[in-house]
Amino acid sequence: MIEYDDAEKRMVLKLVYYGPALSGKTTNLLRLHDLLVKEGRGDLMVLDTQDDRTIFFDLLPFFLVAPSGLKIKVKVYTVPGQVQHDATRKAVLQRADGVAFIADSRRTEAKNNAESFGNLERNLAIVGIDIDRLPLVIQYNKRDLNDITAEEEIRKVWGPTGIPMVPASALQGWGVVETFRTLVSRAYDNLDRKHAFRDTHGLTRESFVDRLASRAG
Ligand SMILES: Nc1nc2c(ncn2[C@@H]2O[C@H](COP(=O)(O)OP(=O)(O)OP(=O)(O)O)[C@@H](O)[C@H]2O)c(=O)[nH]1
Ligand SMILES: [Mg+2]
Repeated sequence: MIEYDDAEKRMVLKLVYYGPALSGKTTNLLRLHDLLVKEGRGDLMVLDTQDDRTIFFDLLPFFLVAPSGLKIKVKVYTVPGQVQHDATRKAVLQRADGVAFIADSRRTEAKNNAESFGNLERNLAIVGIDIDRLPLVIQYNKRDLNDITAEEEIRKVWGPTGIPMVPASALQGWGVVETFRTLVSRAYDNLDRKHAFRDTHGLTRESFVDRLASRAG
């Protein structure tokens, strides 16, 4: 549900990092802020934390102008993963144009991942977003730790869904940019279908992804 104002030639795109408590959503945003080129990127807002746990949300905004003059703002949010903050999660999820689900790779967290994904499905239904049409990417974070679920096992579970899966260690800074690029690329396809991004606005998928998510030199 892209906010689109044709007269003003403005568009706001909302991407959300979702997942169980402590899976590394905030860390992903911190890393994106460090790793991506500064051009077109706003300041990272990490809000209202309590012992480093998100209790409201974090936000990293990006700005770009298409060759047509269309101004595009991309807002990347994290939700608070702790179970009790469900109302906030729902509010952040409203009108989302894409979701990165950040799972915790540790075997002990499998149940929390599944519960959080179930929570995402329920909340998407509540806010009126069809999960089958939503650009979605799954990140298995914390691959640097021991006792993690094998990648083969993860692919067996997620492969049949067609949702792309990216292994990562946000702590070490790998898999993070790839997750974001995958999400942005999927979101582009939706935008292009609805707003003729390429034909009307002269914006190709490659340039959209590169302008939002190129690594700093
Ligand atoms: N070992 C390891 N630790 C990580 C990784 N990513 C995040 N962490 C750690 O996990 C803890 C939680 O990270 P956050 O990014 O705050 O998690 P969150 O998903 O935002 O948590 P909530 O805001 O409570 O939902 C922190 O201590 C991070 O340093 C990783 O890839 N590997
Ligand atoms: Mg957080």
